Amino acid sequence: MSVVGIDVGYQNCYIGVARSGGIETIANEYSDRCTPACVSLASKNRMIGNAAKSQMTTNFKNTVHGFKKFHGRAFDDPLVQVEKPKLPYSLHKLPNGNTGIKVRYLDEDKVFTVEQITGMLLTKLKETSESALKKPVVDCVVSVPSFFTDAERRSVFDATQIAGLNCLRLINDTTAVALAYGIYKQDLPTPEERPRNVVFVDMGHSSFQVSITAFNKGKLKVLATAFDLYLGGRNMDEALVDYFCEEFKNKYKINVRENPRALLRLHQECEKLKKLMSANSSDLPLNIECFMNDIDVSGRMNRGQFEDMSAQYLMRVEMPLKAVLEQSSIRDDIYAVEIVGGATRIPAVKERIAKFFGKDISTTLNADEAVARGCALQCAILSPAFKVREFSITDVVPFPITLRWKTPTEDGVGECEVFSKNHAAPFSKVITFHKKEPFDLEAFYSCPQELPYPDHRIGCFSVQNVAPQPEGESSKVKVKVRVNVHGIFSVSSASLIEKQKGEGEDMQIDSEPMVQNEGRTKMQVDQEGQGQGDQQNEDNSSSSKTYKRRSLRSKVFSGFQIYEGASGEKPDPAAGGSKPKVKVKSIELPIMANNLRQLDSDVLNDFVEYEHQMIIQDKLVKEQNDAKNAVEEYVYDLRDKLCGIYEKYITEDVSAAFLHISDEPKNWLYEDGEDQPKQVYEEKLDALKRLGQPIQVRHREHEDRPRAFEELGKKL
Ligand code: ATP
Ligand code: K
Ligand code: MG
Repeated sequence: MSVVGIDVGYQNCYIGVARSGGIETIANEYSDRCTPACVSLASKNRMIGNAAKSQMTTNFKNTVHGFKKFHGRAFDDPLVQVEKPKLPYSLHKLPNGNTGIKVRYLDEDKVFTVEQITGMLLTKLKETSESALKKPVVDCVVSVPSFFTDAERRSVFDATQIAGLNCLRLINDTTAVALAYGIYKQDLPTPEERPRNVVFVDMGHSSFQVSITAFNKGKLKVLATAFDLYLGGRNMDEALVDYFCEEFKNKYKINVRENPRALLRLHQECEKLKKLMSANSSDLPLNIECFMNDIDVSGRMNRGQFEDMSAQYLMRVEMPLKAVLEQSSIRDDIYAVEIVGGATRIPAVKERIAKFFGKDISTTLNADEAVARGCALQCAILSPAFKVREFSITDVVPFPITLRWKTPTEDGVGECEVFSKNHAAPFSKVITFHKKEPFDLEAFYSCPQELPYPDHRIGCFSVQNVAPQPEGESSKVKVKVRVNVHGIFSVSSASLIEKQKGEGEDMQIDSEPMVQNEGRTKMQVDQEGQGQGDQQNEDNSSSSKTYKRRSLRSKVFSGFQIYEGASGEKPDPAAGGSKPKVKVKSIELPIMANNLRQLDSDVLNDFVEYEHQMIIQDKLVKEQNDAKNAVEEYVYDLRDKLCGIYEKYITEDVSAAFLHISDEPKNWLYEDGEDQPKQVYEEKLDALKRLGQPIQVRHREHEDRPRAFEELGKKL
């Protein structure tokens, strides 16, 4: 079984794999560890990654990049509307309101969902992993920004499904980095000692993320996270692009913004210039030949100027740093500030971070690969096939979550915040309702104003088949809510507790802490640290079983370690053996989930199928191209040699005949043979070889003859 971790960046993707020697990042067929998050659609096939990036300026309308932020977003979402005019390709409103991407593919207009586009990218990353590992890759861990909300996470998860991956965890970028930092550290404080607090800062191309994580031997606990959704390297690129657009308007009287291709080229050159300025503070040139209207353009820039023009962005570095500190209530107990992400290489960004914390920043991690390495480590921990050091990871719920339901009281609603901000995650809680009929639970984020997403709804969960007790009383319904390993919220199961005849009223569960709500709906919260895989609770079919409380402390996390149990959790009375076991019958209730922006499962299945077809199509085109290239290569090689080393081995008239024949496929290649099935090229190659091989054989024989004589002479 493979162990793979994938960092899906806004601009750059990296793959980490676990091998017997440890974790390493792998290179693609271009010997590049970085695969651009870019997909290019064409009339016969798709190009993904590096091949797509090279199409960016030529086939710009059909080359999709910068799509990561569209996950789980409506077309009308303000973020999407802000991005839309900046894109060289078109967006399209899908029937369900989601963001679609409109391109020409196979000579047809096609609208892909962002899940499909990321699915394509993941297909490529999967193939790269497979060719490096030389075995099929299915299990993986994929990174997401820590600020991704429920809909965004579900959307990325769907993309992994489309690519045929089994995503064991969507892990937050900064948590992956923390794992890559901590797992090999030999000198972490023991669990009893004061933890070592480390700040992780990741500035990528599109966004800025910060976390504070506490480390003890064998575990990490994220204390808080903060972010700037719109702060990253691309802001700096845009500042440079703005500057040069203005300059070129004055200097050359050209409007770069009118020409998408020129604008893309300017973006690429500005990014290169930005990177150069990180290492060099002197004046640097920017030259682009044949830029627009046959004009060559040039300009200059130095670091000082660059910092001035990006001042508005540099200013924003401090805010998330401040926010994360405030939340974590750690003042100066910071052991280290570790920075990753390409844009933290900008000296001014580094300075701001160092200045804020009043200490030197550490760059002990590989800025580009730390996320992917952390993902691979998490995959190794979760994979039963791989042995790794025990390490427990506790992440946080970034935005508080509230449940709401109808009650028969005056105001008609009951409400309870089930997960507070920075609550440990993954985590499950059991909530008990007293109901006589089916009911709906609406989940939403409690604080819309702090949410980096315009809709605070998560979803509606309908608990079905609820009926009163035979005497007409309310039934006790236990509902399990959780934030799972991907950071996705769900009402994962519900069961109706039927008292068995002869059993008394006093169930143990009644003695548990109770969150009393206004109105008649009694609700109690029973907390559970979550550990088990996802599957166990997903079966909502009606069945009955003997209900027994399980002790949390015996739960095995990731097949390696015992979960410590959540704070506030009570010891299991049944395990104590002092009380008699109470037998109740628990009937599983079906739950209908209706999540915000969720793809229908049959739509998702269609996407899986369609991705499969596109993979086959790409493979066919590749084989066809390879076969065609083989013919081309053979023809050119032979023709060259016919006038050279093979000259002596054919008579002039045969040579003429051959040149004539070999001319034919050459022209044929660019005319009738331009686009033929693989077999046609293979047959052509065979025909050519039948002509060419006798000549080659004669040549070889002649070359070998003197040596054969020599050998013979030696023997004699
Ligand atoms: P995100 O994390 O936002 O999804 P990403 O993971 O794709 O994006 P990274 O690969 O971490 O982003 O960083 C890419 C950014 O870093 C780009 O803006 C790139 O120009 C910038 N960058 C890379 N190297 C340097 C450098 N030496 N100096 C300045 N900027 C750099
Ligand atoms: K990245
Ligand atoms: Mg990143």
